[in-house]
Amino acid sequence: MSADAFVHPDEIRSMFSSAMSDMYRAEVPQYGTLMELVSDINQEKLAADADLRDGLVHNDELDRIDLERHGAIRLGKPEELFNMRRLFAVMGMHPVGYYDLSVAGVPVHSTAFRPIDDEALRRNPFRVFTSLLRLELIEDEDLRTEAEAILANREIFTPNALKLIYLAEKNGGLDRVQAEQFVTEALETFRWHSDATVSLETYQKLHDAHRLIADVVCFKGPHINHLTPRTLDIDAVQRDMPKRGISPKAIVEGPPSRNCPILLRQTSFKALEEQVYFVGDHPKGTAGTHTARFGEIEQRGIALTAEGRKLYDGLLASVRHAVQVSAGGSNARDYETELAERFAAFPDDYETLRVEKLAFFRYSVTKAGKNAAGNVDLGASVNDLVDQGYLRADPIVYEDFLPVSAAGIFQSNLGSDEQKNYVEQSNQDVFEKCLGAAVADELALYAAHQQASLDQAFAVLGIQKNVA
Ligand code: OOG
Ligand code: NI
Repeated sequence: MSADAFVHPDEIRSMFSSAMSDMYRAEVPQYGTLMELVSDINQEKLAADADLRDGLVHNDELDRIDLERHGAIRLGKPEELFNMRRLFAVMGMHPVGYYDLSVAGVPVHSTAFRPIDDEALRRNPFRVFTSLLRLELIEDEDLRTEAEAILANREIFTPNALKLIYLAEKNGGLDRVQAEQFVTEALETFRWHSDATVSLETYQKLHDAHRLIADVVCFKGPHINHLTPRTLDIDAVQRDMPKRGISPKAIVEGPPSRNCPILLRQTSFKALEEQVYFVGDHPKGTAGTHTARFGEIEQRGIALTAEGRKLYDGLLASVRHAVQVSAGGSNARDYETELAERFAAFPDDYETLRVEKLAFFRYSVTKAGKNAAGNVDLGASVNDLVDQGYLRADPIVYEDFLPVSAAGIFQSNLGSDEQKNYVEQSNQDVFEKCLGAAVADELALYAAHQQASLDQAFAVLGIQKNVA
């Protein structure tokens, strides 16, 4: 079959992300309400802020805003992670980054499946934060063996999904009919199932070890636990959520509100206590409840270099050290004040972020630059070229996640400040073995984007250079 007959992976991703959004809206009605709120606020923000709109247009980001969302799933065994990588590869999503959440008291480690190249991100940046349960962190040996046995018995992919993944790998793609079947079959893995696979007693034992363990082990598959739209103004959404009957967690995770947004700001709300049936004497099972699914929103800003990230991590750690926020949010105000004050040390204009190499930028040649092409001083530095008005620099958006924020989101939705002190070390090697591949290094990806934009700009200007 010729490559032309294949549906592009970017298109399969769009089909899948839209099918997932429809399914989640039907399962969790509050998600629909949230989507409307986010869309209203994004429209208002774009109408009020012409610079923001121009920047998004220039970066080809405006069209992707409404499509943009991430989801999260939690897997139970290595083979599930291995096949999940293969499933996402069919839609052009690849593992980026390694996140160790055990340091934050959550017994998982994770990666983000997402598109990598510029063009694919522009078309649809759908991402899925994917965690693998670390059963070795269950202390009770009998319980660990029981959990392993339960997981050994489940198959989270439909036979047809596995067959289509195999075909895509073998043939190099899927045709239209196969792609549509693939989306339908793949969606099954992410669906909510109200029938638990275990008795109430087993559920409770696992739940006592850690709520998250029960969430992963006791069900037929890794139900999608949230789907997060991107807002252009998270403070406005946080403020307006209660007006639409949604109550957010106390604080927004990540950096404070700034003129130049950096990295990622996120907030979430508890969505559902769901009715479930445990395996029992009654034909329908024993009725009970389980809380797993929630809502979240996020605002994305510029990607930081290693140096910028170090500054961010240090400032955030100092804030968290100074103020501990309880799940009830009793001292949320102190936290916000502290956050704003300490982050005053983080430069808040793009020019400084760029010149001090704290963040990544995409360079392009201006009109003046095009006019000057061929006559540009060959010794000029990138900064000179920007100063002369020949190059412009636009922020590269952060496409990844933040472990401290993720831990805060996990915890607020576990319904308590539940934290365990796991002694186990972070273990990227083991994770990558389960995955069957190495995860990409996100910093290297941003650096490569920046460099590629410079190479292209230099070619247009008619100079050869190799400095960032
Ligand atoms: C994932 C939590 C992490 C984020 O946006 O940081 C996450 C989970 O609860 O499974 O989605
Ligand atoms: Ni999330």
